[in-house]
Amino acid sequence: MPERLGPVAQADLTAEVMALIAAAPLYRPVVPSGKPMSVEMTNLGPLGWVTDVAGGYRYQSAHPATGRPWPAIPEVLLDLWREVADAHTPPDACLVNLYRQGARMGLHQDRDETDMAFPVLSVSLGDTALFRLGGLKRTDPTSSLRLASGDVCLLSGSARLAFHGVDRVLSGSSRLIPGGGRINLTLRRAR
Ligand SMILES: O=C(O)CCC(=O)C(=O)O
Ligand SMILES: [Mn+2]
Repeated sequence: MPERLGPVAQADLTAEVMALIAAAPLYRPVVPSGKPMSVEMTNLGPLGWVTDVAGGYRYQSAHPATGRPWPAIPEVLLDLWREVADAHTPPDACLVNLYRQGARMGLHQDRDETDMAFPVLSVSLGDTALFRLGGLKRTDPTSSLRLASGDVCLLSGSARLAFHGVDRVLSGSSRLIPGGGRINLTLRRAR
């Protein structure tokens, strides 16, 4: 959904998320193999997606560094989910990904959620990403698409478990994010 959020909505949402990041600081997660991710993360909502060597990929209700509950998901994102993802059941997790210069995300499936019938909805803010979308098998052919600021991406139906990743972010393509880069907000129903 190209530019589902207009410039004013993007700026308002960015300001709201930056304020929430002050309460739930970004950190660099470590994948189970011990490698730190290049993306910085935090979460909003009842549950947050986390990873570390000791516990692996999972959802939990507290920030791993502060031990505090995650801040609430902004109302505008709950409204968006209601409109385009599920009219009756709200998301219980919002992952905040910050891509500073050089950050990327390898090809993966989102499969840490209990009920895969709920879609995955994500909002892009700031610099444009070169997003890679494949099929249900890692070896399926993939295509590259651009996710620009304000774009909304819905992985639903047969695409819910599609492999996807971020090859790179076009540094300096937007001035929205303080300090530069891209924020991706991913809404999910984890449980
Ligand atoms: O940054 C993106 O557009 C995708 C993020 C993603 O796939 C994830 O966090 O699982
Ligand atoms: Mn994903």
